[in-house]
Amino acid sequence: MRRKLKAVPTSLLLTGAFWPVVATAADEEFADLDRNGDGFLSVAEAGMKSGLMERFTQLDSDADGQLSEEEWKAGRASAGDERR
Ligand SMILES: [Ca+2]
Repeated sequence: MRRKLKAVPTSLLLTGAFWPVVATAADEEFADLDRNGDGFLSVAEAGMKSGLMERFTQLDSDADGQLSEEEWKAGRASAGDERR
């Protein structure tokens, strides 16, 4: 018996329509950047994402030298770089 592994069109994969967890992409990216898992992005951690360092002090609204997940998400929303 043969399985139909090609049931998902490539076009769906490319547009992201296939992935059911698109809404949590921001959370996953934050977790990926937060290498030591302390729930905050340090300057070093932020430096791993291009464009983030330039806005670091702007996003760090409480000026504690690190980005909380809330600050990170607020920055993403204001930058309008949510992929749709
Ligand atoms: Ca961290």
